[in-house]
Amino acid sequence: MLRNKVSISYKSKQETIISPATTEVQVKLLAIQGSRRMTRVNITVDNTSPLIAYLPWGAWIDGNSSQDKDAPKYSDGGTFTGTSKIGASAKITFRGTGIWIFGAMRCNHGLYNVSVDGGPVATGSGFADNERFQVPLFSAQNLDFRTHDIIVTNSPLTSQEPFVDIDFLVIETETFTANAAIVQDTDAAFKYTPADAWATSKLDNATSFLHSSGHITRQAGATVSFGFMGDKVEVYGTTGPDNGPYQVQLDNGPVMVFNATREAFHGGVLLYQTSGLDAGPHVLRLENLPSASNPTSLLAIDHAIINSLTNSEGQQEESSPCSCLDPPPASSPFPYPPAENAPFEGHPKYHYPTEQPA
Ligand SMILES: [Ca+2]
Repeated sequence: MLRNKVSISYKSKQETIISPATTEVQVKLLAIQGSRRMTRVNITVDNTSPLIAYLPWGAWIDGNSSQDKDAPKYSDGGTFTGTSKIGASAKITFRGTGIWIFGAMRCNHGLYNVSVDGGPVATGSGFADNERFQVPLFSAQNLDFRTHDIIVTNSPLTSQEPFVDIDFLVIETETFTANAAIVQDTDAAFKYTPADAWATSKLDNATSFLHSSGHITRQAGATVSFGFMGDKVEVYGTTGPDNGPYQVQLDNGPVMVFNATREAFHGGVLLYQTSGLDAGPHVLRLENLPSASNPTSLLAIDHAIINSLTNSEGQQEESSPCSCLDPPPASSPFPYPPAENAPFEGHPKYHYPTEQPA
């Protein structure tokens, strides 16, 4: 149980590095040898991302303003995923050194358990008489830089406070460079196989894609291979009722399976992220994996963001044509200082919100 009573104030959200005004770029970089300095950067991930697996299916609902008048108070136009089922869980998979899980504290919200990488369980409370939105429900910093699994389990004590919800995540990860660049789905770096299994025109929800450009397949086993040079990559697409499972493999690494099925459609969703790679070249492969119950579920590719390497003078090598984004925001001071969180007893790396002051 929570024992500390500390008042917390947080900035609500980190700026995203995606800019709709950013033009399509094609980045070709050479591998660069030599030592580099890691920089910590934050990635904001909405509740709609398949990086969060909500289990069991049907226990979690997509919040919306027709069900909840306070829905607009959640991030990204009022998106959140909530449950009132005891034992329902959300498994978050990410590669990085820290994470903040944001949700709401409301009068019908109760206790939830959180475990990191199968470790000890911490218990937090989402209850608040004075409702607050976009607040951190849990955070963990100074983790080893690797892939982590965090499981949030709804554990209410009473039927009057059955809910927990997730609004968005902030992932802290590391990169050698701040040169983030968008690569559109139409770039030659994306190879779609078989080509005739992928559609690019008359897409449903076309305007939800960056510059209304996307690739969609409904064929089982259809793949897209994205070749890139760089130490950090993110791939964006869609989630929704027509989307389904897909698998991801970087180079010859382990295969990871995600599920993009959601109650409602969402665009600009993070489908995969990793960082801390060597200079490359790398190939990231995504494959559509429809289930037997929905054999024509789709996989949609919107764009990728890569962090490309620079030489010792800070100049990109062999980049033509290239139009890079502004560097990510300065990583220090971090926007969510751990000193303002209450440490979980015996686990100084993990933090969670406290009950409101009496
Ligand atoms: Ca949200």
